This record gives sequence, structure tokens and C-alpha cells, in this order.
Amino acid sequence: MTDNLFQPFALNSTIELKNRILMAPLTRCMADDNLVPTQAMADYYARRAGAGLIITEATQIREDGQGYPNTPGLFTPEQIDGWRVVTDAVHKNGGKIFAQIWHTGRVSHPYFYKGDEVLAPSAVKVEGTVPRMRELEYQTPTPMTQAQIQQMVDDFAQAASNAIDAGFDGVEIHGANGYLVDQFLHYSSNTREDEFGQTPENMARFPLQVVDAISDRIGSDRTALRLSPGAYFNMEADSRDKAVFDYLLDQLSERQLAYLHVGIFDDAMEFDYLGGTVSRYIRQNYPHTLVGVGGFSAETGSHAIAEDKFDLLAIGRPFIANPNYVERVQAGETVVEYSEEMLTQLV
Ligand code: FNR
Ligand code: 8K6
Repeated sequence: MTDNLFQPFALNSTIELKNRILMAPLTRCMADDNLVPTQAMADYYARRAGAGLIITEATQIREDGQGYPNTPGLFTPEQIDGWRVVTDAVHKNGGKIFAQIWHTGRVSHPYFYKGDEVLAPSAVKVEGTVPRMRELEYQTPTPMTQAQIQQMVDDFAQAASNAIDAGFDGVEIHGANGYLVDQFLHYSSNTREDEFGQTPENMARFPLQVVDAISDRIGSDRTALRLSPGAYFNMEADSRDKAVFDYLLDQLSERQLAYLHVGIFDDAMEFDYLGGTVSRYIRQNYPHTLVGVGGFSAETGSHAIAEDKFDLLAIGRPFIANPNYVERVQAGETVVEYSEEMLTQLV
């Protein structure tokens, strides 16, 4: 029984989703060399317009936010035009689409852009190499000055405004998975001693400034946020992080965002310092719309919604394997299993 997934859901008075299945953001590294979305990407997203909401693959707000090959941007006129082709195609098929916008912070690599600096909250590097590019070791980042932080906030807001120009229904700020926004929220990556570090209020300052700048520019009803209170990717866990997220969620509870989205690969993972799973922790500390994700099938996701663990279900890997995921589930058909080789092609 997955009936509850097919009920419409109003995010607010301006955005109504036709069902409760979201396509999770999925990096595919298929933009052209100017980081412009291609026609093949437009076709790929248009085939998935059955989702209540598509969230795009993470998209750079500016040049130095890139950490993977051919991830798209949303900061040049060509990129905006390219995304307009995507949003038109999705809308034509009756879908809705948010852009996920990110800056990768210390997970950026100058291999991908002009310049040699990597900006992050603090000079703490992430161990290892860029995925599938073993020769590229991550660099020790340069701590951002306060002027650079202000500029970054402005650049996030500009990218959100560009997203609206490109025809998106809204934006999801990528505040998860160890990228720039998340780097401010964890003690292991934020060792600043100024008003952006050391205390929960300070560590939440930049993320909240980004949320507020974007909300001011495009409306909070079109602004969403993904968060990873549990460190699991590009990040070391620290039990003190909980106090930062307690504070942040409290602050977010007062804002009328479109939704919050759990950032996790497997929501069965339990974090000692959060007292359980990430979805459970956020649900307990945030009263508004929550999107669950991570290892769910339509059946287990539907069950979790019935149990009020979250309101909407995002589906990632199965959506790579099944462009018509929603239609298949609704018809009671079995879905094709995801495998990693599927990443080489946009089906
Ligand atoms: C991801 N995920 C991800 N998350 C995100 O916030 N932005 C992104 O660009 C990506 N890119 C990405 C690429 C690939 C190939 C995978 C497999 C995952 C994480 C994704 O949104 C989701 O949280 C996980 O895939 C867990 O959900 P599923 O796949 O179990 O339904
Ligand atoms: C978000 C951008 C990612 C770039 C593309 C590749 C993603 C492939 C999947 C990698 C999986 C990593 C998952 C880490 C989970 C650890 C759980 C303990």
C-alpha cells in the first residue's frame, strides 16, 4: 500500500505538489565544459516530471565552488539559458522543479577553476582525493575573511535569483553532506574564533544569513534547505555538533521555508549524539514540512509517512534506474534495481 504517496501536498499557499514523491538531488557530471545544462539533461529531467517535485543535481553558485567534473553552474547567462530549457521541458510535462544550489567549500578543487585558493570556514583540509580523480588531492583551504563571507552570502542570493530567472519553482540550499554551508555547522571543520565560530549561535550565523538573503530575494515560500546533522560524508563527527543543530533548527522553525530535507544516504543510520536517526532528530526539533530520504522504497517510505516520521519522500538511486519511477509505483509494477554502471549515461 503506497496510496498516501499519491495525495497532493501543499508546501504553502503558492506551491502545491501533485504527489509526495520527490526526486532527490543527484550529481551526474554531465553538463558541458562551460557547465551549461545540455539538451540530454533537459530530456532526462523531463522524463521524471511525474515526481511531485524534482530537485536538480547540485549546481554551483560561482566558479570556485566546483569540486567535481562537469557539475552545472547557475552563474553565467549561458547557464541560466540552459536551465531554462530544462525547466520548460519539466513544466511542459506537468512537473515542478527546484534547483539545488551549492558551493563545495573545502571540497572544491582549483583544477576546475581559475585561481589556486580553496575557500572554507577554517584551514582544516578534508583527507583524500576527488572521487574518480585520484591524482587530485584535496588542498588545505584558506579561511574566509568576513568580507568574503558577506560576498558568499550575496552570491548565494544572486544564484537563487538566477534560478527564478531560469524558470525554477524554487531553490534548495545544499546545506548538507560536508559542503560549504555544512562546513560552518560542524566543530571538526569550523575552528573559527570570530563571530562565525565557537558557539552554536556563531556557527549557525552563515547558514542563516544565506537562508535569509535568499528568502528576501525570492521569497521564503520558494526557499528550502538540506541539512546533515549527522556527519557521515566529507566530515568528522563531533558530539558538540548537536547543540549547533538544536539552535539552528530552533531558528529555522520561526521561518516559513518551503521544506527542510534530510541529507543522508541511509536513514537507518543511527547517531549516538543525535539520539537516533537524522530524520527522527530533525522531526523532534522542527515542526514544519520535512522531506525524508535515504534507502527507502515506495513501500517503506509510505509507511514512514503514515507513521508521521516525515511528510514527503525523496527517492534518489531508484530514480536513476527508473525515469518513470512514480508511474511504475502507482501502477504497482516492480522497479528496476539501481547499479553504479547506470551513472555513465543519462537514461
Ligand atoms: C547523491 N546525493 C546527492 N545529494 C545532494 O544533496 N546533492 C547531490 O548533488 C547529490 N548527488 C548524488 C549523486 C549520486 C550518484 C548519489 C547516489 C547520491 C545523495 C542523494 O540525494 C540521496 O540522499 C541518496 O542517494 C539517498 O537516497 P536513495 O538513493 O537511497 O533514495
Ligand atoms: C554529492 C556529490 C557526489 C558526487 C557523486 C558521487 C556520489 C556517488 C555515491 C557515493 C557514495 C558515498 C556515500 C557515503 C556514505 C557513507 C555512509 C557511511
